[in-house]
Amino acid sequence: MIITIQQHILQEQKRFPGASGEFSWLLSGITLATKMVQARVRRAGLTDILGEAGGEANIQGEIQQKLDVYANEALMHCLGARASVGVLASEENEHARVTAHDPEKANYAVVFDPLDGSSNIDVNVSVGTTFSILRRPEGIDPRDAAAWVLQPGSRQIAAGYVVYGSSTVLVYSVGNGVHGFTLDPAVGAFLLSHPNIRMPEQGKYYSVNEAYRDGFPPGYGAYIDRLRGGLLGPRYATRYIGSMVSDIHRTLLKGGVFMYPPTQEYPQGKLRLLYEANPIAFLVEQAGGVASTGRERVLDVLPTTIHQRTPLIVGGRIEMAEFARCCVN
Ligand code: AFP
Repeated sequence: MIITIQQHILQEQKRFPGASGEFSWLLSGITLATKMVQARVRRAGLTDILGEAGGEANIQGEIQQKLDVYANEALMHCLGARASVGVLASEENEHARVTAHDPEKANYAVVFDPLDGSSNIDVNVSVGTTFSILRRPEGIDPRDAAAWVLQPGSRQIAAGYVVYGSSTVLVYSVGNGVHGFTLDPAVGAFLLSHPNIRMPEQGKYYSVNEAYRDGFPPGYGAYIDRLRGGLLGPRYATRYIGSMVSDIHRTLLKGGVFMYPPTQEYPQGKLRLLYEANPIAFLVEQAGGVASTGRERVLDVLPTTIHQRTPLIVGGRIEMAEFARCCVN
């Protein structure tokens, strides 16, 4: 049976008696925006839009716009028009923004990275969008945008990503398992292709930028050597795309471990807590895997700033148990 994402969201909604449908309407804003983004990504090599944002006019006389700026505008526009959305925070904007006319009546904040891995676009490597949805916390001033989003990841009510790869795949969870949908470009609908994704307990790949190995904290080098040396069973091979959503998508489906540890250049890690690590950790846990900062569960971190960085290590139960023995102190 063919199930579209809209049908799936409506089915999920039935689990919550009395649900008004506003949350489903919010999610439809994300699917609309990401369809707009994927259409642009698919034409990136053709339309000469890879110039700098706000840069020169192209041959048609239009102002060139970088794809990550376009993706940001698409999400801001599609979500900003939903009355249930009070606050939007994006990797592309310095501050979280109150978008609702009447924030007292809005219930949700959406935090997103509109186009992660965008430095890969001009060499035709997959990129992605990540998003995290939070409910407005009790007792805050609804006009204080930061207060909406500075919540630990364990409070996310939904999260997901879209990978613009050999096909466009949207993976999301509302806390009831993880489900993947592939865009059928002929009809413009996301169709259920990966119901109930479960992460394998053990895979055969580790995914890390090993060029930074000398700067990793103690234990990481030995952990990698154990994976490579077959101490967990298989001798692990490396896969590292350098586009987080793509590396995570493979890890979620095929198993293994993905790491972006602290490095010399990024002692706090490179990835962003609110819109990269948190949605990924939510999905990974929902799929039966483990997500750590190297010190604690990602979803337990209480953020203090919107763009704060964190180390991120995610993997199957077996890889993460060994990681805890080698690296967590
Ligand atoms: P860009 O958006 O600048 O391409 O960065 C991508 C990213 O944030 C993430 O998607 C990758 O996992 C990570 O950086 C790769 O970083 P390294 O090049 O340092 O390995």
